[in-house]
Amino acid sequence: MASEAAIEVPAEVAAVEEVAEVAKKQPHKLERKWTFWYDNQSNPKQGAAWGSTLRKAYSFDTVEEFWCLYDQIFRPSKLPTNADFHLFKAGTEPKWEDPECANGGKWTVTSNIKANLDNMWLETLMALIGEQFDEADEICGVVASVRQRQDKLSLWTKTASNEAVQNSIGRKWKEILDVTDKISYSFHDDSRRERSAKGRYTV
Ligand code: MGP
Repeated sequence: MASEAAIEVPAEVAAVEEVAEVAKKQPHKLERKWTFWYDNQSNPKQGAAWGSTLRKAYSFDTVEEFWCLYDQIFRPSKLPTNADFHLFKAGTEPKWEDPECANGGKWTVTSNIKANLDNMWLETLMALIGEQFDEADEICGVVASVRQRQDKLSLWTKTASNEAVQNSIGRKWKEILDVTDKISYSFHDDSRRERSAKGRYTV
Protein backbone atom coordinates (compact mmCIF):
# COMPACT_ATOMS: atom_id res chain seq x y z
CA MET A 1 0.00 0.00 0.00
CA ALA A 2 1.32 3.44 -0.88
CA SER A 3 2.40 5.57 2.04
CA GLU A 4 0.56 8.85 2.60
CA ALA A 5 3.55 10.85 1.40
CA ALA A 6 3.40 9.09 -1.95
CA ILE A 7 -0.22 10.10 -2.72
CA GLU A 8 -0.25 12.55 -5.59
CA VAL A 9 -2.18 15.80 -5.06
CA PRO A 10 -4.31 16.55 -8.15
CA ALA A 11 -3.17 19.69 -9.95
CA GLU A 12 -6.46 21.56 -9.29
CA VAL A 13 -6.27 20.97 -5.54
CA ALA A 14 -2.68 22.10 -5.44
CA ALA A 15 -3.65 25.24 -7.37
CA VAL A 16 -6.52 26.07 -5.02
CA GLU A 17 -4.25 25.59 -2.00
CA GLU A 18 -1.68 27.85 -3.60
CA VAL A 19 -4.28 30.57 -4.27
CA ALA A 20 -5.44 30.33 -0.64
CA GLU A 21 -1.86 30.71 0.52
CA VAL A 22 -1.31 33.73 -1.72
CA ALA A 23 -4.60 35.27 -0.53
CA LYS A 24 -3.44 34.86 3.05
CA LYS A 25 -0.23 36.67 2.27
CA GLN A 26 -1.71 39.33 -0.01
CA PRO A 27 -5.16 40.15 1.34
CA HIS A 28 -7.52 41.99 -1.00
CA LYS A 29 -7.96 45.46 0.44
CA LEU A 30 -11.42 47.00 0.39
CA GLU A 31 -12.05 50.60 -0.64
CA ARG A 32 -12.74 51.48 3.01
CA LYS A 33 -12.93 50.02 6.50
CA TRP A 34 -16.25 48.60 7.83
CA THR A 35 -17.49 47.60 11.28
CA PHE A 36 -19.94 44.87 12.31
CA TRP A 37 -22.15 45.68 15.32
CA TYR A 38 -24.50 43.54 17.35
CA ASP A 39 -27.51 44.44 19.50
CA ASN A 40 -29.39 41.86 21.53
CA GLN A 41 -32.58 43.29 23.02
CA SER A 42 -34.13 39.88 23.62
CA ASN A 43 -33.89 40.20 27.44
CA PRO A 44 -34.24 43.94 28.00
CA LYS A 45 -33.40 45.25 31.48
CA GLN A 46 -36.22 47.26 33.04
CA GLY A 47 -35.64 50.94 32.33
CA ALA A 48 -32.47 50.40 30.25
CA ALA A 49 -31.92 53.15 27.70
CA TRP A 50 -32.02 52.30 24.00
CA GLY A 51 -28.46 51.51 22.89
CA SER A 52 -27.31 50.03 26.20
CA THR A 53 -27.07 46.58 24.56
CA LEU A 54 -25.49 47.82 21.32
CA ARG A 55 -21.94 46.46 20.87
CA LYS A 56 -19.20 47.15 18.34
CA ALA A 57 -18.04 43.68 17.26
CA TYR A 58 -15.33 43.72 14.53
CA SER A 59 -13.76 46.14 12.08
CA PHE A 60 -12.18 44.87 8.87
CA ASP A 61 -10.81 46.13 5.57
CA THR A 62 -10.05 43.02 3.51
CA VAL A 63 -12.20 40.62 1.48
CA GLU A 64 -10.71 37.67 3.36
CA GLU A 65 -11.63 39.03 6.80
CA PHE A 66 -15.14 39.80 5.56
CA TRP A 67 -15.79 36.21 4.42
CA CYS A 68 -14.36 34.78 7.60
CA LEU A 69 -16.54 37.04 9.80
CA TYR A 70 -19.63 36.45 7.68
CA ASP A 71 -19.21 32.66 7.61
CA GLN A 72 -18.46 32.30 11.31
CA ILE A 73 -20.73 34.86 12.90
CA PHE A 74 -22.74 37.45 11.05
CA ARG A 75 -25.68 35.56 9.58
CA PRO A 76 -29.07 36.90 10.73
CA SER A 77 -30.53 33.36 10.91
CA LYS A 78 -28.27 32.85 13.94
CA LEU A 79 -29.92 35.75 15.77
CA PRO A 80 -32.58 35.44 18.47
CA THR A 81 -35.80 37.45 18.17
CA ASN A 82 -35.31 41.16 18.91
CA ALA A 83 -31.62 41.15 17.99
CA ASP A 84 -29.87 43.08 15.21
CA PHE A 85 -26.68 42.88 13.19
CA HIS A 86 -25.28 46.06 11.66
CA LEU A 87 -22.60 46.74 9.10
CA PHE A 88 -21.60 50.40 9.15
CA LYS A 89 -18.70 52.40 7.78
CA ALA A 90 -15.94 52.41 10.39
CA GLY A 91 -16.26 55.56 12.47
CA THR A 92 -20.04 55.80 12.10
CA GLU A 93 -22.19 54.45 14.94
CA PRO A 94 -25.56 52.88 14.05
CA LYS A 95 -27.50 55.50 15.99
CA TRP A 96 -29.60 58.52 15.05
CA GLU A 97 -27.29 60.49 17.35
CA ASP A 98 -24.18 59.86 15.22
CA PRO A 99 -23.35 63.04 13.25
CA GLU A 100 -23.25 61.06 9.95
CA CYS A 101 -26.76 59.68 10.62
CA ALA A 102 -28.39 62.61 12.43
CA ASN A 103 -29.93 64.17 9.30
CA GLY A 104 -30.52 60.85 7.60
CA GLY A 105 -33.11 58.15 7.25
CA LYS A 106 -33.54 54.60 6.07
CA TRP A 107 -34.98 52.44 3.32
CA THR A 108 -36.64 49.31 4.73
CA VAL A 109 -37.28 45.91 3.16
CA THR A 110 -39.28 43.30 5.12
CA SER A 111 -39.19 39.52 4.93
CA ASN A 112 -41.32 36.72 6.30
CA ILE A 113 -38.81 34.03 5.37
CA LYS A 114 -35.58 33.54 7.40
CA ALA A 115 -33.54 32.35 4.41
CA ASN A 116 -34.60 35.49 2.53
CA LEU A 117 -33.21 37.74 5.23
CA ASP A 118 -29.85 35.93 5.12
CA ASN A 119 -29.71 36.22 1.33
CA MET A 120 -30.75 39.86 1.20
CA TRP A 121 -28.30 40.71 4.00
CA LEU A 122 -25.43 39.02 2.16
CA GLU A 123 -26.32 40.68 -1.17
CA THR A 124 -26.39 44.06 0.59
CA LEU A 125 -23.09 43.46 2.40
CA MET A 126 -21.38 42.54 -0.86
CA ALA A 127 -22.84 45.59 -2.61
CA LEU A 128 -21.61 47.86 0.19
CA ILE A 129 -18.08 46.53 0.57
CA GLY A 130 -17.85 46.21 -3.22
CA GLU A 131 -18.88 49.89 -3.57
CA GLN A 132 -21.72 49.11 -5.99
CA PHE A 133 -23.78 52.21 -5.14
CA ASP A 134 -23.00 55.33 -7.20
CA GLU A 135 -23.83 57.41 -4.13
CA ALA A 136 -21.62 55.31 -1.79
CA ASP A 137 -20.64 58.42 0.21
CA GLU A 138 -24.33 58.91 1.09
CA ILE A 139 -24.61 55.48 2.74
CA CYS A 140 -24.04 54.93 6.48
CA GLY A 141 -24.69 51.20 6.71
CA VAL A 142 -27.26 48.44 6.92
CA VAL A 143 -29.17 46.81 9.80
CA ALA A 144 -30.69 43.30 9.87
CA SER A 145 -33.45 43.02 12.50
CA VAL A 146 -35.08 39.78 13.61
CA ARG A 147 -38.55 40.49 14.95
CA GLN A 148 -41.54 38.40 16.02
CA ARG A 149 -43.80 40.07 13.50
CA GLN A 150 -41.50 40.33 10.49
CA ASP A 151 -37.75 40.42 9.92
CA LYS A 152 -36.39 43.51 8.20
CA LEU A 153 -33.36 45.09 6.60
CA SER A 154 -32.78 48.84 6.77
CA LEU A 155 -30.31 50.75 4.65
CA TRP A 156 -29.30 53.92 6.48
CA THR A 157 -28.35 57.00 4.48
CA LYS A 158 -27.03 60.44 5.33
CA THR A 159 -29.08 63.24 3.78
CA ALA A 160 -32.77 62.45 4.13
CA SER A 161 -33.82 65.75 2.54
CA ASN A 162 -32.18 64.85 -0.78
CA GLU A 163 -35.05 62.96 -2.40
CA ALA A 164 -33.34 62.39 -5.75
CA VAL A 165 -30.30 60.77 -4.14
CA GLN A 166 -32.40 58.64 -1.79
CA ASN A 167 -34.65 57.44 -4.61
CA SER A 168 -31.64 56.50 -6.68
CA ILE A 169 -30.19 54.51 -3.75
CA GLY A 170 -33.57 52.86 -3.10
CA ARG A 171 -33.97 51.81 -6.74
CA LYS A 172 -30.43 50.41 -6.89
CA TRP A 173 -30.98 48.48 -3.64
CA LYS A 174 -34.20 46.91 -5.00
CA GLU A 175 -32.30 45.88 -8.11
CA ILE A 176 -29.54 44.30 -5.99
CA LEU A 177 -32.09 42.42 -3.86
CA ASP A 178 -34.35 41.55 -6.79
CA VAL A 179 -37.28 43.07 -4.90
CA THR A 180 -40.30 44.20 -6.95
CA ASP A 181 -42.64 45.34 -4.12
CA LYS A 182 -42.65 49.03 -3.20
CA ILE A 183 -40.25 50.04 -0.43
CA SER A 184 -40.36 53.22 1.60
CA TYR A 185 -37.93 55.68 3.13
CA SER A 186 -38.41 57.20 6.58
CA PHE A 187 -36.59 60.13 8.16
CA HIS A 188 -34.85 59.48 11.51
CA ASP A 189 -36.24 62.86 12.58
CA ASP A 190 -39.78 61.51 12.15
CA SER A 191 -38.91 58.24 13.95
CA ARG A 192 -37.57 60.28 16.89
CA ARG A 193 -40.96 61.94 17.25
CA GLU A 194 -43.20 58.98 16.52
CA ARG A 195 -42.56 55.21 16.80
CA SER A 196 -44.29 54.20 13.56
CA ALA A 197 -43.45 57.25 11.50
CA LYS A 198 -44.83 57.24 7.96
CA GLY A 199 -42.41 56.89 5.05
CA ARG A 200 -41.66 60.04 3.06
CA TYR A 201 -40.46 58.51 -0.22
CA THR A 202 -41.44 55.35 -2.07
CA VAL A 203 -39.78 53.51 -4.97
P1 MGP B 1 -36.88 51.11 15.45
O1 MGP B 1 -35.53 51.11 14.87
O2 MGP B 1 -37.85 52.09 14.94
O3 MGP B 1 -37.56 49.69 15.24
O4 MGP B 1 -36.70 51.34 17.00
P2 MGP B 1 -37.49 48.31 16.00
O5 MGP B 1 -36.31 48.25 16.93
O6 MGP B 1 -37.57 47.23 14.99
O7 MGP B 1 -38.82 48.35 16.81
P3 MGP B 1 -40.26 47.97 16.32
O8 MGP B 1 -41.14 49.04 16.90
O9 MGP B 1 -40.30 47.92 14.84
O10 MGP B 1 -40.47 46.62 16.95
C1 MGP B 1 -37.73 51.31 17.93
C2 MGP B 1 -37.43 52.26 19.05
O11 MGP B 1 -36.10 52.13 19.54
C3 MGP B 1 -37.54 53.71 18.65
O12 MGP B 1 -38.86 54.20 18.72
C4 MGP B 1 -36.65 54.39 19.67
O13 MGP B 1 -37.32 54.54 20.91
C5 MGP B 1 -35.52 53.39 19.84
N1 MGP B 1 -34.42 53.66 18.90
C6 MGP B 1 -34.16 53.02 17.75
N2 MGP B 1 -33.06 53.55 17.16
C7 MGP B 1 -32.50 53.11 15.90
C8 MGP B 1 -32.60 54.54 17.97
C9 MGP B 1 -31.46 55.42 17.88
O14 MGP B 1 -30.66 55.40 16.96
N3 MGP B 1 -31.32 56.29 18.92
C10 MGP B 1 -32.21 56.33 19.97
N4 MGP B 1 -32.01 57.22 20.94
N5 MGP B 1 -33.27 55.50 20.07
C11 MGP B 1 -33.47 54.61 19.07
